[in-house]
Amino acid sequence: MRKEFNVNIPKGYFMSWFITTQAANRVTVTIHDREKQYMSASKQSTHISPPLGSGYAMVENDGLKVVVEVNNARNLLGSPHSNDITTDDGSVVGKEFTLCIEDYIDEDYNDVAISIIAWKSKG
Ligand SMILES: [Ca+2]
Repeated sequence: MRKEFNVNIPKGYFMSWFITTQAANRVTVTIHDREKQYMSASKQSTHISPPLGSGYAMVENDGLKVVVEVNNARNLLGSPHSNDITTDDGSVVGKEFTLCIEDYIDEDYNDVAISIIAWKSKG
């Protein structure tokens, strides 16, 4: 089963990601935009360690997406959360994206967990 999610992080932002799985099925997670793939990794283990992936990149184009593929999944449930990262006076300086997925029937929503944080300014 395969599902695509739109990520509200514009080009020019500097993003980092951290992805864990705890699934009996083989999980593949890909992050890409209209032109560039930033990561794609697979894992099949019920142990959370090591993480499926972590990394960072400058977002180079529009249309950032996360693609989750789980072999033999019963479900691919879960909805992404997106928020702004703000300064103490409310100015937006970044974006965050979180997605927790259920691929079976036990509804713990810990089978795939994806966190992306991105800042307007790299440093
Ligand atoms: Ca589960």
